[in-house]
Amino acid sequence: MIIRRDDDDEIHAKLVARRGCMLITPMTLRIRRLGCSAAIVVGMALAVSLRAETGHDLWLRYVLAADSSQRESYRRAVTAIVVPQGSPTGDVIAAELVRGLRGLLGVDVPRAPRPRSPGAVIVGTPSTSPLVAALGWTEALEPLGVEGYVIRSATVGGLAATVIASTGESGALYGAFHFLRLIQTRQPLETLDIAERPKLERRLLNHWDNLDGTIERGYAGRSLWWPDRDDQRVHDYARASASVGINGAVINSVNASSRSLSTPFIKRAAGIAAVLRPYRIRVYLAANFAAPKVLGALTTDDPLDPAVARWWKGKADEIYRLIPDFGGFVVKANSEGQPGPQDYGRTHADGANALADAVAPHGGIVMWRAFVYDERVDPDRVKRAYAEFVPLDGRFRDNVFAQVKSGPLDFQPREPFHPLFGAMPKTPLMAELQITQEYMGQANHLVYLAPMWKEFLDADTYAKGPGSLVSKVIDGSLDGRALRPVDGQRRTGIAGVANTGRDVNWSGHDFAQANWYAFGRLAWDPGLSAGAIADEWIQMTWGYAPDVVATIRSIMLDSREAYVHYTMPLGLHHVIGGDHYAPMPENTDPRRADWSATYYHRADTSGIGYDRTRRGSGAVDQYWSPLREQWSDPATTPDALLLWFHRLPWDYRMKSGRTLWDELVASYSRGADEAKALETRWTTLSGKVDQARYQAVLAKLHRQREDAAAWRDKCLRYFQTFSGGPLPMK
Ligand code: GCW
Repeated sequence: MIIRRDDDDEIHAKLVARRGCMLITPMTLRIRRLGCSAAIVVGMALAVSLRAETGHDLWLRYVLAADSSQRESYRRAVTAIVVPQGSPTGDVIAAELVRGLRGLLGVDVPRAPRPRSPGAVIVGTPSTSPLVAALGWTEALEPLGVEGYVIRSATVGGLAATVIASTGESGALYGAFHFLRLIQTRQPLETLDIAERPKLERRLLNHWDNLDGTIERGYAGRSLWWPDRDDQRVHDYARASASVGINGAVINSVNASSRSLSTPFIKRAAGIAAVLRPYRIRVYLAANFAAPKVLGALTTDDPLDPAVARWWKGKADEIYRLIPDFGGFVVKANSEGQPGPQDYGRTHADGANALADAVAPHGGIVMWRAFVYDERVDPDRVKRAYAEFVPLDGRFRDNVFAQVKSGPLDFQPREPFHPLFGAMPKTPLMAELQITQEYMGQANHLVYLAPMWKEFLDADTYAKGPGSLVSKVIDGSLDGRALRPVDGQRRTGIAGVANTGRDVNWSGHDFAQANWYAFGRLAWDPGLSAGAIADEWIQMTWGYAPDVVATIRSIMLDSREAYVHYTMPLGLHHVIGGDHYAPMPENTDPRRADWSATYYHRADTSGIGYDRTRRGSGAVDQYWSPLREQWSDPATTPDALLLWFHRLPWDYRMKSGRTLWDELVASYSRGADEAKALETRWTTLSGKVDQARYQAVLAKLHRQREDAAAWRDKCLRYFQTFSGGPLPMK
């Protein structure tokens, strides 16, 4: 019998009154068998500390259903777990269901070979489970693919049951997590008829983890797996990621060390892959383009040199011997000092294809990043990737993705979508989002990123007329790219730069967990709304009281716009220091103009902003009509992107009737006020959520409020030296 963090005294007392108690702490989830009397004592002693949550359990806290009639109805609906024995994925499904149901229902639901009474939860595929096969659901299951599933209330052998079925074990796993989520979000289980399939095929986390354990742009402690790993932690990472459908992890930084492809590191990668495999998460590696020279002692890395091609093939063969389900390579080439094919006068396509040919026989892919901004290509940094990549459309092998950041600059709090979306119809584009909050307050500011990602996914590129959404470019439907004969799928994908580390709460800020969660949910279905995702996450992570949910929801949904207001009003971008945290509008980086705030805001006494119309850099012409026309005219450009596309005088009259200067003042001030309001709203939750996390979040919100005021004050003082306008503060 299990006693877990449990607000329900009645159940708690019943459990303690039985013999052979076990005690499970949410922090370690290590189960200790205790004599019953010892359990009571220890249970009492721990009662207080157990309430103090660490955030370690993420959205998989599995809190007991407090309403007794609801709890009883769940218990009637779930009396046994029937998952076929003998497969690692089957075992993790069963373990998760046992664990989840123990928490949610307060009882141990047994795993059984077949249903004996009403209420069995039967999970499997037609080939692993004779029970599922006998249902004859093949026609319904096949179109859902191996990752899709149905969850249905059914009658099996004359007994009421819930069936979670898929043609693949991955689908069974995702279906099991979905089923748990139904209870976690307190949904009824009586008449289920759910069918799901992911909209995108590759749903990846990109870990910018260095082999020494540090993480580039990581704000939550050291790497989960380099240079060594804690298997329990990696299991928990895999549980959380699989629960939202993530099916791949690039386990080293795109600023890749060649060593990551050396035999000892491949062996370590194989160890990580072994832990992740039952959760259906494949390992991918970031490759350094100079690896043939560095590791293979070749005299060149020229991708058209046969010796180089042979080296990559040999390396791929070696990797697949150790990691048979290896996903492939991501490559950052000729970008920010990384080596690449252009060092040999070759194109990005030549480079990508050399690696693609090496992994193709094994079913691997190459994700070739389009984060390139060679100064010689164009004076305007945001134009360079398009200029280099569009001419290569159609020249990449079938198993190559171009991996493109959401915006053309670099994960700013608001950017127009990257113009490559909609401009490379023959190439699958893998969207790269950033979950870690490099430019978004790092682990100190509460910024829920789903609204920003939705803005990107729902943006209309107009590539094929109205309705040509970025999400349709990514899911391949816009360009009607061929379906693969093997599985009738298109090559599609999305990657998120991860925010996980060894901090107890994984992400540094308790609310940064929501961004990991939301990324996975949107990767599964870009059509979900930011609010619906927030609601799920809040209930699973914080609680169910309507005022708690409503307050946290409003904080989350307002947070991104607040952050934009105090850091990049009216599209004024990159006014941040080299640490990518604090305001530094005066920054003129001696190393590169395009790392400087002054390069972007261009403020002087005549005005402010970057002219990207035809009078200026002409970046607007990288977008399809009617966007290029709309964004060429300040009157038809949304205020939110005004200074991204235009350079305007300080007395420019805004749609609001205010001058540009007054509007800037209003936005910075509003942002600072909104940050303050986030803190104030949070304080209404005192005593309504657990104290430890309440305090931790409060401290961060306090800092956010101070930082927001500092952004306002520093930026306005600086820009006022050019505008000469009035300041709101003393
Ligand atoms: O956002 C910038 C970051 C770099 C990063 C680079 C990239 C991994 O500041 O830290 O390097 O982008 O995406 O390659």
